[in-house]
Amino acid sequence: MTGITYEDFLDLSYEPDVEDLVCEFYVEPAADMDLAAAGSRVASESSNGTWAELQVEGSITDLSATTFELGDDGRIRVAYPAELFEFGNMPQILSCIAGNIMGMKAVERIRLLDCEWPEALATSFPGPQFGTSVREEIFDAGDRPITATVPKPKVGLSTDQHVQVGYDAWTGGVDLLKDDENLTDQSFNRFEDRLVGSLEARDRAEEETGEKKSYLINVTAETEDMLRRTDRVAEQGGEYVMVDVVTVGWAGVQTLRERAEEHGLAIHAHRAMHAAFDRIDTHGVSMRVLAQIARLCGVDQIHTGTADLGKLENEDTVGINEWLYGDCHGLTDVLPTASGGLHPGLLPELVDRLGTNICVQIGGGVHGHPDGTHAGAKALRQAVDAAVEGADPETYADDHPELRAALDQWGTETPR
Ligand code: CAP
Ligand code: MG
Repeated sequence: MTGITYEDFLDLSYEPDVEDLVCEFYVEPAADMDLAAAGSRVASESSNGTWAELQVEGSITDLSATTFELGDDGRIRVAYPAELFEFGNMPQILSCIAGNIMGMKAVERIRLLDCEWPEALATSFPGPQFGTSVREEIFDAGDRPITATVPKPKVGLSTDQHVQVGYDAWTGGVDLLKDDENLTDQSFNRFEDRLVGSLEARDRAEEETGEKKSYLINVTAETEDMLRRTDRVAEQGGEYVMVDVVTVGWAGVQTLRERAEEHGLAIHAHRAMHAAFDRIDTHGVSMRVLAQIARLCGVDQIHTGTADLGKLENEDTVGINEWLYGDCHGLTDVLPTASGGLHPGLLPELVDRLGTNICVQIGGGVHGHPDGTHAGAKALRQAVDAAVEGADPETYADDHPELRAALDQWGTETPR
């Protein structure tokens, strides 16, 4: 038997094994503690230790995590042995690396900043089915961003009104109609009617424009309901489902991913509630880690912010997008979605900062257009085309009245 204490979880000479999951944390130790002491407690409480000395069989320490790096800036790195985890079970992994440690008195603040996912653990998850290839495979968009719009007001429209807004936006040049994160199956706009009505309007819009159109319908609900709704989307000829990944929870996302693959449906991830985890940059779980988890669990598109151009606080949109595009042991990439307070006047700067391999969602900036949704959609498409051509939007607007009206109304200002 071996006695293990907090101190056994700190080893600055430890070299992580290739199969270890390495996590980087920012830690503010409690007043009466230094970073080493706090670091040992982070590794212990997030693997298999506790506050009291335990007498254990030697092999049990094989499951113990190790804090092996202490940075001057409060950053620490912790290595977790693969055996600690149930492969393919994201809730179990998070209960380790983002569980009780978030509430320990030994730290004033603790934030899970980043994870280095080892191959065996990462590939125990399916990853996305399509990722950025949706731009080509579904929309034939060439080198332009795909566009989406959420009918506004976000909830309260009847199904008929919702469908009409979709038709007007699609025929104005938008690729995707998108439900808002809090629109599901409320009495004023039932899921089933909205699904059938919107896809019928999509077909008419495709007919009229000759372009491929699609619909991000929100299936967020209790898991069985969510699966039933997903089946209905497939039966009705949809290509996508949308889900609020944080509020549904990663178990729900994993279950949805399996069903989506059975139907060949792409998954659009909304991140409502993410800011409860990532807004305070000294505590919680970073959006970078949430995006990593979403990729492993298999979403094809996810909101990652507007590189600070829009109405919402963003955490490192460019860095997160790079990770979503980058290699992760062969897992498919993810298409980042820029959304939140955008309007046509912000497109040139947005494309400058984020490139064109993105989805751009604009709600208020389309439906708030002085001439309504159809004109707003045309202005968005014109702004995208101008940005891709590298044309000056003001000059481009001379021949495009819808864009002209949008620029006159909103200029290039960030709304607040
Ligand atoms: C945007 C939006 C999106 C946010 C989500 C909204 O509407 O529909 O939910 O962009 O934030 O409800 O605010 P507008 P994020 O286009 O009218 O602003 O993309 O940062 O996750
Ligand atoms: Mg929304």
